Amino acid sequence: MKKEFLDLGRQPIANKFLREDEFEDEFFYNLKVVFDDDTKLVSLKDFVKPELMFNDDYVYHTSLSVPMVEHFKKISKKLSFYRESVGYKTNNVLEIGSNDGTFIKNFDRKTSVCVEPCGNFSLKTAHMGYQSYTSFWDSNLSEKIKGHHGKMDLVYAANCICHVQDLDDCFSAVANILDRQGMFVFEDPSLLRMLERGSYDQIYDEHAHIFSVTALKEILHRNGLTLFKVDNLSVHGGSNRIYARHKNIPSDMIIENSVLENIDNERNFGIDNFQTYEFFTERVNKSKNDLVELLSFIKNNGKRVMCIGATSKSTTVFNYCGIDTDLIELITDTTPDKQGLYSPGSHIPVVDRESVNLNDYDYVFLGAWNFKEVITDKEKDFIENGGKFITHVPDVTVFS
Ligand code: JHZ
Repeated sequence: MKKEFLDLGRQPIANKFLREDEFEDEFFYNLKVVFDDDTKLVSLKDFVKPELMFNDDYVYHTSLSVPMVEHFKKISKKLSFYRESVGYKTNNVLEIGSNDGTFIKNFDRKTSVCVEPCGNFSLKTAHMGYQSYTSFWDSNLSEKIKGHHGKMDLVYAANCICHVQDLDDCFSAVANILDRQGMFVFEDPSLLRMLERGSYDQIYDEHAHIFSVTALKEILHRNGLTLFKVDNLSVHGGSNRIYARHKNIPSDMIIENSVLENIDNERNFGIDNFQTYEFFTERVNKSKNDLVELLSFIKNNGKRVMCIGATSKSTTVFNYCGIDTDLIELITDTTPDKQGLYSPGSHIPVVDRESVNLNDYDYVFLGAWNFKEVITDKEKDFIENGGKFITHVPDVTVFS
């Protein structure tokens, strides 16, 4: 049975940055979150139509994030090395949700296939020389790709599987195309980290589910796959990389200790207990009150606040807390496709960092709190000139 535990209110499409003439017709939905007592899966109560989120206007470019480019380079090497160490080659590679090709570019063009519903990105990987399918991942596509390219040694997906609404279809489609000795590896934000850090802004339209290892183990299993290894990652505010393979076949890939360790940690935290989610909701309410109180206090004292990072996460925060240009004057973001537009729902202008003198502001809110070190390092001058940062993770705090 699914039980609702959190209502984050009326929300827009998290990555749909707007022109002024689009304000009036902006799409909104109610963002509510449920816990499934049977599977222990945390999901949105109502899913948003995928085409509204993932289309040719999608603005999140993985390649524009230097730490993420490094991250994908490292994992590409690590995966090939890992497969070699257990005696297998990595010839055919399929990436689901290949974005602008940041991961796949580390693999051979001739034997790698990209799946990406956002046409702007699949065009890009096609230009890079990869077989690219502009489509959502499902069983039909799996069958089609298997027919054209054969079975895959490695199926990889980063920050994508948690976007898929029908997980049974998604996983059985992977099982269908995965070679007998193949490996399915995917990484997404971790539910445990979200609960520990109070980072409720991991919840937005695209994240149909926030995964625990506990829930994934069961859902993979009922679709013919065995989870055999987990890496805990610091990226995106705390993620898990999940490794799975076909179940019921003899394999040299043993089930590593990391699987049980993660499940134990989750159980000890109370991830399978509804009360944990009720406590989380209290924490989220407090975070909202603290942030609005702080920003209002700053404003009433005649001080100015701007934000760095026009993230999907900040869409949740601004709309849940009712923050608009009254409390945060503008946002800077390094993504050219977001610049010159307005943030979803809250309609705060997004501009290029170069066009802003940070010293005109007293406080910077960290919309991209997951890049706290990178940003505070870049903005040392601001701190030296008396500027202060605000973050809401793990608690609402001012620091310099
Ligand atoms: P970042 C995206 O979420 C969307 P977002 C997606 N749905 C998903 O699942 C997660 O990623 C994983 C900017 N920036 O990575 C660049 C600066 O301006 O936290 C980005 O627009 N200055 C696929 O949007 C944004 O911040 C900087 O110095 O929450 C960061 O977005 C740095 C470092 C970043 O993901």
